[in-house]
Amino acid sequence: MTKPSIELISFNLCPFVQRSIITLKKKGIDFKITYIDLANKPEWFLNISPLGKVPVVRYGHDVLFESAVINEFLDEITPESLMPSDPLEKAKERGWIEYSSQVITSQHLMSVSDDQGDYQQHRHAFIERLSTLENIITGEGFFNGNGFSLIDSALAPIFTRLRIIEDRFNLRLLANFPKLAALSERYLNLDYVKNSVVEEFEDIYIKYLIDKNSFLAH
Ligand SMILES: N[C@@H](CCC(=O)N[C@@H](CS)C(=O)NCC(=O)O)C(=O)O
Repeated sequence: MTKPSIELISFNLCPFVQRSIITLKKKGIDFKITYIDLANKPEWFLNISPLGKVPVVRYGHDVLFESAVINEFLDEITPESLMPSDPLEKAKERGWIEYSSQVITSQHLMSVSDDQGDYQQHRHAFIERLSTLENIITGEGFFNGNGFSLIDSALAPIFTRLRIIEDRFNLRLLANFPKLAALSERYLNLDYVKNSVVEEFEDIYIKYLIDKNSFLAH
């Protein structure tokens, strides 16, 4: 029986889409990518996406949504699982994947805030969340202290954006977090993380922040 085809419906700046691309590339899965404009969602997309959000995966005739669910599915249909097999460890990992979604949200709110007060408030929330991560990681290997797993797919997009923000706006948001700084370095050196965004990502991201009149970018 031929395997169903995989199509990832995408938006070029979305960190949640990036999570799925990391997993697809890490696991060597063939897929097609279709970009849509979220400011002008096509009718066919609204018909298949219950929440109107990307990522969505078309798996043959089936449709999957929610990045954490998509990633677990992709992991389960391919060998060499990126999730712990022990139910307790797996539950813990799912908790941190959910947590990382909140970190992504804090980072987004900080980056697009268009006044100083909002920026300071969201920056504080973002730093607090990073601090929680700093306190639970070991400083060895990836998030779990050893090999790359789905929590790493979920977290790495934060560091792709953080590196750009730090470099372009001369910030040192990881200055007090040596273990996270080392983890970021490890992520950003991986081919499947480097290649999980479009080639011109940095310019598109900066333009997006400027167009949003972001305090950070001005
Ligand atoms: N919980 C979702 C979040 C996905 C999400 O927020 N996607 C954003 C783009 S990064 C989106 O599609 N937003 C469109 C909208 O809200 O209208 C997931 O993990 O997949």
